[in-house]
Amino acid sequence: MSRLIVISNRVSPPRTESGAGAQGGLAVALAAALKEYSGLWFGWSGNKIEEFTGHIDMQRAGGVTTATVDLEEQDVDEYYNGYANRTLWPLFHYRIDLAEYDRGFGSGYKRVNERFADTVAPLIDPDDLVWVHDYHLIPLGQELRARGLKNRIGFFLHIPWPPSRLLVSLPNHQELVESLLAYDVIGFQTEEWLESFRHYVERELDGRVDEDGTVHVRGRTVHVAAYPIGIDYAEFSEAVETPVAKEACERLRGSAERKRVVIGVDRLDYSKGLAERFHGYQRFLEKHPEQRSEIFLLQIAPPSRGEVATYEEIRENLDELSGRINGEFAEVDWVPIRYVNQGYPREELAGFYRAAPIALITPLRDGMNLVAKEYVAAQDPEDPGVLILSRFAGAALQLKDALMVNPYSPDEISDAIFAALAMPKEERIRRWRGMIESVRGEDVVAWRHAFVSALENAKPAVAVEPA
Ligand code: ADQ
Repeated sequence: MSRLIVISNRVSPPRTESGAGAQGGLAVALAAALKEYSGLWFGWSGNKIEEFTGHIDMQRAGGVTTATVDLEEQDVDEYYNGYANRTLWPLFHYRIDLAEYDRGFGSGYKRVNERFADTVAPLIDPDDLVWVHDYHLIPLGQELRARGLKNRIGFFLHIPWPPSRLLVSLPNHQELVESLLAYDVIGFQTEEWLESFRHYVERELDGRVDEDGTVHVRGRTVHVAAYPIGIDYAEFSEAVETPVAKEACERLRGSAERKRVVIGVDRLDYSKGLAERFHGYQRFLEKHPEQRSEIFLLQIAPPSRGEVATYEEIRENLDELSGRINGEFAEVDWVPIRYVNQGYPREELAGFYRAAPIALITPLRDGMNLVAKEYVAAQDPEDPGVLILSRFAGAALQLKDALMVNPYSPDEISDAIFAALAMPKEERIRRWRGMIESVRGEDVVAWRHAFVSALENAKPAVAVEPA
């Protein structure tokens, strides 16, 4: 049987054999795939060094073999903080106002992809399956082909694919997209992102995409499809039953003193719509003063990408906004927003979800959004909470029974909170049943199987000559 080689920017194998650590479902699911295929997980160690050496640190952790390399400071600045997080991330989340185009970022991105290819290529055997992840590594497939690899190589994009009209604002966009044609399978989270990709292929590359997802561009064929990622349902539904989760649930309920908790959990990122969410919540407080002291918003948002200035700004902005709303509405015995900037172990998080009768998950744009699915999985089937979800999250295409909102509209958010508070139990149960079916059935294991079998079934690639 072929081995599976997973390549992603960062490598995070589960810390224990059972896989039940503080990490997310993605790490657990990839680790399970690597065990099944006795494979290897390659990526950046997270460390910075003076000069790139290509030294590979091989480790065995949680039953998985990992191979990591250190990167130079300049690599990290230009490739990771630069092109990945200051150019592609904002652009692919439709924030062209925040996207920075800097030649140095572009060359750093290319250099690190070449360095990854140089380092990992010798570790790959001819019949291995190779699975590359996310926007940090779009050109990696092409770099591997340039080094003679004829393996089946797949790529999965975890974030949205932007509309062509936005994408063309990226200098050298065509070069970037054409590099994707070196893969055999390209996976997107949803049909919507796939649709935008198809549009680009037809309009900008003069290619064709068949009904069955075969892309034809200048003699090259690639299979494209939507593979919506899910959570590790089995792991998460166990997590919510653990003593740690139960204690976390009781702790939050106890501190809530019969007030109902509205929960939000997000990385601190502008794509998650936190300021807009606070404004929507503020609108609710203004419109429904009689219900003010019946609820509070618990927003858990650990900082991320601290080296990028925009993230510093959004953090300051949210500190100020939450402070202002609390200052304006708080009473001696009630604070409207509990704003917490830290991460929690998964079991505790599961307990918090269970304690909250309402979740407010309102990204402005999100490839999928696993928090929404985790919230659904953590609910008591006899008395489930209500999910308020942004229509712009990839997850909205599956969780159709959520209360759907436009996250830019404070009135819609306010109305949804009002409706959630008043929703009868029968309706909550009916909506939850609709959602749990998808969360359980379309879980991360199903996602991985679908992608890996598409890759196994792909016709072996013809090596493409580098341009
Ligand atoms: P993210 O943008 O990171 O992922 P998301 O899908 O919501 O967004 O996943 C976040 C994960 O981090 C969840 O598992 C959540 O539990 C965890 N998390 C968030 N805040 C936490 C906290 N305070 N403490 C502990 N854990 C916390 C990217 C894309 C998404 C896509 C995923 C997977 O942006 O659209 O769904 O990859 O493909």
